[in-house]
Amino acid sequence: MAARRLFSTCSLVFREFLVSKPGMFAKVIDGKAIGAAVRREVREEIQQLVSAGHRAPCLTFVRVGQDEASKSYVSGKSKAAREAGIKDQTIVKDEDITQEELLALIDNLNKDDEVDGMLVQLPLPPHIDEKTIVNAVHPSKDVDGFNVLNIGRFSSGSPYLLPATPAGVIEILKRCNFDTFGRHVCMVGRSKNIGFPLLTLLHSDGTGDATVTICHRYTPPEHLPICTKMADFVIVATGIPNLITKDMIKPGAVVIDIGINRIKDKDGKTQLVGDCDFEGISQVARAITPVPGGVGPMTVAMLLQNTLTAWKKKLSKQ
Ligand code: BQF
Repeated sequence: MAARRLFSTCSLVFREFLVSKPGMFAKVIDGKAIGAAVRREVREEIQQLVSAGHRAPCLTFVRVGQDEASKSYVSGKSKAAREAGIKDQTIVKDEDITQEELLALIDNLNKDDEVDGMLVQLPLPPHIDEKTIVNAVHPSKDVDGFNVLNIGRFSSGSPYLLPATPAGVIEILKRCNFDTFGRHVCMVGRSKNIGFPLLTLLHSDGTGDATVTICHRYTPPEHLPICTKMADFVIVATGIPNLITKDMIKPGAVVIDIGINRIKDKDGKTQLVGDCDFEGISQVARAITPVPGGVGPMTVAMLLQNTLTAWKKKLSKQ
């Protein structure tokens, strides 16, 4: 329903997010601009409620160990939170923290009335079971949307706190006016935190209403292009650079690239690329998300929106 309801809004709203580039057939989807719009709306809503006398929302990050990517993700997300008017706190624990100690920390944060949302940055060290940890986060504070109760909610048609990356992709489609109703979507990748929630939302009654084909590591390589070529929307989250090429895309299809791969270019410099051959696909697709600047900024924006949702729910109960 949500996707169709947006058709009534002004057409100028979405054009600014689709950028033409010289020599390219496809429009580039400006995820950074869409994310900025979401973040601005979150900030304005928080400002209004704070002006009305409510205390500011508070988001707590828990980070374990010294993983460089995790450090930079958490610092980026906490900066975005502050800019939106969310109070943030980052708790850093040593690599050798036990699962019991981490569970005790989460339990304290669950009981802390000042904490509206929390997330434990993934991945965790191998001696800690990620499922046990994410399920220990109280569902009402689970702004990552990874708790099994929140997964059950959207899986059974009552979405509450959605995982941020899937929610970000749905938001891109909405704000660019790309309606998946009755269309064919090929989801390449079936991970617990991205592929699965996204394919679920995309076929759900009232959300995506699409026919969804799921391809994954056991899809025979010769079948993958057959599935992708049928699709009006190809959404890729595999972690394999250049998996999807121009010959696999139906002319005029929309391509959403969720991959974030660090590769060394020919000068030995580290470069960020997605799972799609961006240049090639740009010659045939109607629109494509870049990496960086596509889905990534939406993940951050939707985390802030989840924090707003969790905070408002708490305010309404007081
Ligand atoms: C961009 C993430 C894998 C594992 C854990 C902007 C982000 C990334 C890219 C970002 C991600 C990926 C995050 C861009 C958060 C997305 O401009 O393309 C922002 O900060 N992300 C995370 O917190 O944990 C991860 C990917």
